[in-house]
Amino acid sequence: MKILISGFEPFGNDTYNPSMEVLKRLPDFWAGTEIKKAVLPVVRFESLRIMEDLIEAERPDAVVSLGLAAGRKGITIERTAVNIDDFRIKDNGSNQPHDERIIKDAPDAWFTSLPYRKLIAALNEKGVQASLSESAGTFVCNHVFFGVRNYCMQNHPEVISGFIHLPCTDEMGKSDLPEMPMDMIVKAMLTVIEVLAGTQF
Ligand code: PCA
Repeated sequence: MKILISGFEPFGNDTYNPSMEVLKRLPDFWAGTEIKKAVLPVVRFESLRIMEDLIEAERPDAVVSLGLAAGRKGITIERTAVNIDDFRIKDNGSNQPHDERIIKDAPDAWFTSLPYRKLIAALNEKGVQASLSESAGTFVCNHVFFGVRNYCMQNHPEVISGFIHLPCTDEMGKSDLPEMPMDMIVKAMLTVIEVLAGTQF
């Protein structure tokens, strides 16, 4: 089995993004699974194009995209991706669309195909705070979540994909916001891989 995991570069006023940092700490093989990692620019369409190219090049069985959701407590697994770009701030390519469909003729929304109940249970069992989130927002994380799910459904329906938001880590110096140690985020991602590796598709 092969899993493609993506993270994002820092964006906004931040110089650190735990979703990029955790990739550096993950092995290339875990639980009998090959792990491919991709760091994405926080730029609409460009990020998505990189993912589509990687899906074609690597033909993974599962795609898990990670991003930072500063302010959230614990790890959140996203249920729904919406076909809207409505950016609160500029992305790293200076784009700030409002109320624009990401893909013109695509459905309004897609659900994750990750086994989120299993993932949350396994994470909680390991002492990692994790819960289901009902909105990935309308910025670049949702853009990649939606675009990848839509691409897989149209081209490789057997590939499961979804999005996981990470909280701040203490390296970010945002002690007013909930934080999780990077070691715990690494442990969480290894657990996610174990669950996916043990899931029959
Ligand atoms: N978080 C942003 C985009 C990149 C990231 O790590 C988001 O939640 O949309």
